[in-house]
Amino acid sequence: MSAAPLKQTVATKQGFDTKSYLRSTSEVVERSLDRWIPTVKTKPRRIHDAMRYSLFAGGKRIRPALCLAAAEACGGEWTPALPAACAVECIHTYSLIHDDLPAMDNDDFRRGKPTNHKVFGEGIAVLAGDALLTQSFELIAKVKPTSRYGVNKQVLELARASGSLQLIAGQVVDMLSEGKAIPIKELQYIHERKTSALFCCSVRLGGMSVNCTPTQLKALTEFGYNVGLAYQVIDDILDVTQTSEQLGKTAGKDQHAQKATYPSILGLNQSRRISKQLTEKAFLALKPFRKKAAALEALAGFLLNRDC
Ligand code: GRG
Repeated sequence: MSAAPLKQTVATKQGFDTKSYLRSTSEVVERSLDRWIPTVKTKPRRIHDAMRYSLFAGGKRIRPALCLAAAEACGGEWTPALPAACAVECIHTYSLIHDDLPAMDNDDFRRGKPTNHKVFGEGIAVLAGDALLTQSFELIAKVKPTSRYGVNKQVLELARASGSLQLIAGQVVDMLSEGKAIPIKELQYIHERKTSALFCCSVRLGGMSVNCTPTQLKALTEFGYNVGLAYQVIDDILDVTQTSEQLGKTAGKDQHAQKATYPSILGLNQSRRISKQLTEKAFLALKPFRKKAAALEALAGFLLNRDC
C-alpha cells in the first residue's frame, strides 16, 4: 500500500468537530476505494460500473470512520487501517445491494438514488454484491501483518463477521421473522448480527491493523458491540419518525413489511432510552484509551443524535 499523505485529525475531546472528522475520513477512504476498485473502463465495464454506482452513491461511511478512529485510539495512524476500512465498506455496500433486491426487501431507493437492481437489473445487482464481497477479502489480504495479528487473523475477523453466524444469520432470522410477533430477545439477536457484528469488526480491525494490545481489543469489542446495537435501534426509530427524503431510502418500510422493531415492541420512548443506555456503555468501554479515544467518543455521540 502506498502511503498517501493523510489529513489525520488530532483527537482532542474539547471542541471535537465530528462532522469535519467524518469528512476527512470519508475523503481518505473514498480516495483509497477509488484506487483499489477496478475503474469503469475495466472490462467487463458493466460490473465495475454497477459496483462503483453503489459504492460511491453517498453512504455515510460510518464503519470506515470507526475503523480509522479505533486505530487512532490505539495510538496508530490511519494508513495501516485503510485496507480494513475499505473492506468493511465493501461488505456493507454488498449487503445493502442484496438487501434491496426483489427477493429480499424489494426497495427502489437507497442512498438517495435508485437501487442497484433498478439501474442495472437484478442479475448484475446480484453480481455487483458478490463482487464487492469478494473485493473486500482482496482488500483485507493487503493489510500489513503486525506482531500480534497476522493477515490470517484479520481475514478471519472479517469472514466471521460477514458469515452465516453473524451478518447472514441476522438477515436470515430477520427474513424468517417477517409478519411474526417475536420477543425482544430474538430481535436483539437479529440486530446484533445484522448490524452490530460489522461495527464490532470495523473497530477491532482498526485496532488490529496497528497492533493493539489484548486489553485494547477487548475494549474495542465492547465499544463496537454497543455502538452497533444502538445504531440499529436508532435506525428502527428513524424508520418511523423520518421521511424517505430525509433518510435517502424508503421510510416506514419495517411497518409495511410487518417487521418487528424496537419501537413496535417497546415503543418510541423506551427505544430511545435503550439507545442512550447502549451509547453510555460504549463511552464507558473507552476509558482505557483516555484522550486518544476522543474521535470514537465523538462518533458514538454523533450517531446517537443522528437524524438520517
Ligand atoms: C447474502 C443474499 C445475501 C444477502 C445479504 C446480510 C444482508 C444481505 C443484509 C443485511 C444488511 C442490512 C440491511 C443491515 C442493516 C444495517 C444498516 C443499519 C444499514 C444502513 O447503514 P448506514 O446507515 O447506511 O450506515 P449508509 O447508506 O449511510 O452506508
